[in-house]
Amino acid sequence: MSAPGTTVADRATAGFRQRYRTEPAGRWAAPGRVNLIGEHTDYNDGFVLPFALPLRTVVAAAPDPDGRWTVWSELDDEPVEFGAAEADEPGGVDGWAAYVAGVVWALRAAGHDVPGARLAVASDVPVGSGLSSSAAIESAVLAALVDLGGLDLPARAWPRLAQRAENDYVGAPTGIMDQSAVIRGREGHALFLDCRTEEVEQIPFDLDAAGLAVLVIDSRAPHRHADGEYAARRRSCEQGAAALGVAALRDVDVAELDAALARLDDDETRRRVRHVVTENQRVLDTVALLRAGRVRDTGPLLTASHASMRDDFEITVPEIDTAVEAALSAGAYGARMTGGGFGGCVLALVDADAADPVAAAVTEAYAKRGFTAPGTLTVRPAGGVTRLA
Ligand code: GAF
Repeated sequence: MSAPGTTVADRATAGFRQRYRTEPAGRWAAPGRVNLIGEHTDYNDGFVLPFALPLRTVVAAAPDPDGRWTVWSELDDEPVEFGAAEADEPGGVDGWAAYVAGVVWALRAAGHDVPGARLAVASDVPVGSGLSSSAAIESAVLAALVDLGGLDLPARAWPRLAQRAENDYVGAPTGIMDQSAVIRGREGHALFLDCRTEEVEQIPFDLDAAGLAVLVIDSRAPHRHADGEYAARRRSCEQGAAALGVAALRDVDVAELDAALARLDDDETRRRVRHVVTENQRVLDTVALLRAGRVRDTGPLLTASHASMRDDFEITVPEIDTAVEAALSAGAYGARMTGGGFGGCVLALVDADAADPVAAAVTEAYAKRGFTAPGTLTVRPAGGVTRLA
């Protein structure tokens, strides 16, 4: 569809011109993300350590004189148009455009005078791979509307607002991690986020200096019941916290974990709680190692996180476990699933010159098991949402 060498920003601009027969007022870009460690901890008021990816979603936009919203995406030839009535009613717009309408809804619900707009969306963030294509489109649209309308909304408030779009308009009960990574990510750094206070520390994560690479493996596993299972995990965590008499599982001290688990009367809740409490500690331990410049040594923590997701939280699938095992057998320092689970991507920490052989080993293990070939790419931490020149 696009000419070779065309960038995602070019595609958004070309789509805008073709659709609206005029020039966009600006272009806003937001990245996807991977999470280095800290899975299903965000909605437990815990800790996460994601970073923004060099893959981006770009929105070209201009004000709409009629005060309506029209959005076109390169993934869907038909533009979607809506007005205030549909935007003000969660469910009034569905499909991918709900992420756009959700942002309009969240801004209006917060009392902002949101300008009507024409938007064209192009993206290099693969949809459905667990790399936060939804947070990317929400955040790029949010940046565009804030700029076009001159809205008074400090950047610190953006992640919560984008999360509300997803929780309350789209109806996905996700936490604050993805929007935070996509909005607050910084090149060369992982984002250490306390999901209770929303305080962040930018942790230097210079893979090149360490001679390392992060290999991202797209499992190509179909998302099996991902939405229902995510909500079920969230409920289990809330039940566990209630049974332990704490506001959130963040409040369970890892040193007191055995005693806490002994107070729970069903094994499934016990395992869910154990994952969250130990995972929070693994984030803290990973941050401590990174602060000390010991990037390689984080490998075993990544692998332990995977085992916990597989055995205690039960959110992995055979393709994902195969990718992790094959990467480790081929010499990765650590490997784990990243994101919500039931498919999506695995990340592996490898020597820079081992990225290709590890990718080949995973591909071979997949072929042996008859799985659809995985996608692989190496990534570095990139910057968060921005207006393009
Ligand atoms: C998804 C959610 F959107 C995040 O909020 C987070 O809970 C993650 O799954 C699991 O860590 O990406």
